[in-house]
Amino acid sequence: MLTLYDYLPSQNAWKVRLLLNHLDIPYRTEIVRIFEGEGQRPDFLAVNPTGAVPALRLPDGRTLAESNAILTYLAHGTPYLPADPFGQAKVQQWLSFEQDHVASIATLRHWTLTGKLARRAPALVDRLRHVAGKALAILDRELTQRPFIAGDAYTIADMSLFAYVHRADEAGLALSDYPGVMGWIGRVRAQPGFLGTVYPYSIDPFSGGELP
Ligand SMILES: N[C@@H](CCC(=O)N[C@@H](CS)C(=O)NCC(=O)O)C(=O)O
Repeated sequence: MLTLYDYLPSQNAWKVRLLLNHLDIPYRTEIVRIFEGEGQRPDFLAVNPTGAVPALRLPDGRTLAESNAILTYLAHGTPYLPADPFGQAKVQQWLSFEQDHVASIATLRHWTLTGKLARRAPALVDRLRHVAGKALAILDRELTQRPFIAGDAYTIADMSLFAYVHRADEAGLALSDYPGVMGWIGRVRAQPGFLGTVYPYSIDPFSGGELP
């Protein structure tokens, strides 16, 4: 059976939970208490050298980290990843966009919800807000032209982007300013096997501390 190394408030881990739910694949969960330093333990660093979740252990013992790499692996041969090379590369284009641009929303949301924002340099916060706003504007423009980000079909690129984009209000960004994104959020939520559960940071009393 697959093992998912998880931290419940992590939306990067939620992406993987979402795909596993769509595919109805059974798995066991191993919680990594990242704010208590468990990600830096040698046994976990052997699973993911960066110490971050999510990570996946296959039944044969091999391990894989990075949410988008895990999505790509699990989606092979399913309707969530095109079979043709161009379609796959188009999905990869948006997975890269997610890591390069949408991570700003993840960081702002984390800082906002855990009370760290006021401790951060205003110039850094402004820079992240600029990057996040630009990312939402790009997605808005694209998603008014087609139903899903990589084309007509719902793919892992949508799952990956959705994880933090649909929580952008919690990062201080008004989603109502982006009607194209709002319409897409509705289409993603309507997918069979959609997973609505999102865990708040407040379930972890240590989440107000800094990561080691
Ligand atoms: N690029 C990575 C980012 C993973 C990430 O930042 N995970 C956070 C939780 S959302 C984490 O585990 N942070 C702990 C750390 O970096 O030590 C991915 O997409 O999987």
